[in-house]
Amino acid sequence: MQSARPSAMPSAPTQSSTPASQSRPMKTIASAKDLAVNGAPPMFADPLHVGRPNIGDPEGFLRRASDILRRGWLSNNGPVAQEFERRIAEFIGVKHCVAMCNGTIGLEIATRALDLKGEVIVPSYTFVATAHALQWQEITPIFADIDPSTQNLDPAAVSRMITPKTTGIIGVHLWGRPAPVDELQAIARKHSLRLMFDASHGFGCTHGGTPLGSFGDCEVFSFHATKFFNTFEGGAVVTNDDRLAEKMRLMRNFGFAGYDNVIYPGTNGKMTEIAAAMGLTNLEAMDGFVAVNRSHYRQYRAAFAKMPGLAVLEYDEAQRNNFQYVVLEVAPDFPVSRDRIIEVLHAEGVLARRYFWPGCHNMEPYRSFYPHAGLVLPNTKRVAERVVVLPTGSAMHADAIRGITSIFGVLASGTATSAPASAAAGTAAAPAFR
Ligand code: T4K
Repeated sequence: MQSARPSAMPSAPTQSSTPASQSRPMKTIASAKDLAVNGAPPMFADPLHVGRPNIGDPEGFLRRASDILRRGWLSNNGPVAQEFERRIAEFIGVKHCVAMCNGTIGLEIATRALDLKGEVIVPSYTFVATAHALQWQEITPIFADIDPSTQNLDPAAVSRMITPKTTGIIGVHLWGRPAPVDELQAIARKHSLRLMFDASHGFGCTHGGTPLGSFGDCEVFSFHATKFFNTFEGGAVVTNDDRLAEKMRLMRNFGFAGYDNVIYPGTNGKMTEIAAAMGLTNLEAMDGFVAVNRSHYRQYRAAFAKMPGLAVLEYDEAQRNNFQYVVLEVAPDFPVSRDRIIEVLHAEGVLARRYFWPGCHNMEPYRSFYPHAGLVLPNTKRVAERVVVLPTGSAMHADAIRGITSIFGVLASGTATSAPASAAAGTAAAPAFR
């Protein structure tokens, strides 16, 4: 299925919330004594975040916003939300887009509309919302291990976790790289399970030339502020199933099937008009966002290719990618531990993250419910201990990336800093830069 492209495609995004001068490196690092953890000033005056929002043409957004105010129609399936749904469905090449107030509500509504109950198989190596959306409805998330080479669900591990109580599988397209779609479809078919995807990271990406959003019974996007494509807060469930789409529209709006006619115990999952306006604006700027992300990704990759023990997770460039995450894997024999790297970076004002450490199974309530889950998740543990997610997006530029990779150059030399990671590596220095 080939996707239709949004009609207007201006070039690069115009916005950077951190003024470029402040996100330029303020020092060069030649040796360990130049590191902030060793007493030198930080490299960046203002912290660099992994999730700075990409924002399209501000004037275009403000025009849409003032139309909304003039119209006096702010929510409840307004004209902008309807246009947004049409444009998203057209972009993905699916029959239905049901816009939501966020991705988590999208997951909850989709799982409910699919009648999932009992046990549902999910990866533990994902943002905790994937598991919470099930637990919130008293469906048991069963964590299956990942393939360490893809960081996505391992189909063999999924098969091993199926029991008579299993009703479905939620694959996650982690980092925008497709889950093993074909294998999961075969497993779901064989065991008569429902299959859906958490495509929160996958907007604008393809698998075998087909846009993510087209697979399984339905797929769920997040359009949160930190996502490559955002609607402030927002999400959508996309599907080719007419009945499912209708059911989700009902659930999204308290179960109203017309004035005064409630036919289902629904919730409130509606997308506001202002969120949809942001979405339409960003859709027009999306090619620019991708171009910037691609350039940053390639720059990081080229720099880390020269540093043994560090590798940037690769995107298949034969497919369409959004390149929204730069995911660095730190090998166990790299001279500095992953958690110490995070401390060093935070001290420099680089707020790299350890997504999705320590895995959902190590978070509550799952840790208490299933204290032994880790026994069947060795690859989840291994990968979660190695990953560092680095800043990218339209607020970043090449000089800042050169500065960041130069920090790693010193760490790779093995002369940097052997000071122990602070006791609370789990919260590594983050509050100081918030
Ligand atoms: N499934 C998956 C696989 C997901 O990744 C997510 C969300 C979901 C489901 C649920 O979708 P939503 O219900 O959120 O639509 C962030 C996001 O809040 C979350 O949406 C996202 N995944 C997750 C991967 O990242 P945190 O806890 O890292 O957020 P926070 O506040 O630390 O922000 C991240 C970085 O972005 C910081 O460095 C600050 C910066 N930032 C953040 C915001 C909100 C900005 O620069 N501007 C902003 O407006 O979860």
